[in-house]
Amino acid sequence: MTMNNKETVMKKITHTLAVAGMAVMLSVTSATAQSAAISGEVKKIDESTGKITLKHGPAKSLGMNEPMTMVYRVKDPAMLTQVKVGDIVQFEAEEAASGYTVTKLQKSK
Ligand SMILES: [Cu+2]
Repeated sequence: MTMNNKETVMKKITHTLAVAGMAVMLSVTSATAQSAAISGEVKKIDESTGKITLKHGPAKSLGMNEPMTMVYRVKDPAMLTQVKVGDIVQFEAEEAASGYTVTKLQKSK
């Protein structure tokens, strides 16, 4: 009787710890995914079409394993007014149906 109760308590504690561990792992994973900033250089800005050409290094989060220069759409056209050609920037992008889209863009300090 006493043994059984102890076992039940132990199982509950183990289960609680396992769940807590999972929660921590999940939050770490999502934090990593969100902070996948890529370094790049602004090569061209086209405000009329809402596009920016960025030269950047490998971006594993986007499946780009080689450095490259490519055209991105921007999520918000206002992003294009915050940088200029030649600026070194940090950006985040996602693959959308319309093409690769920059979701965050900021000039490197
Ligand atoms: Cu690219």
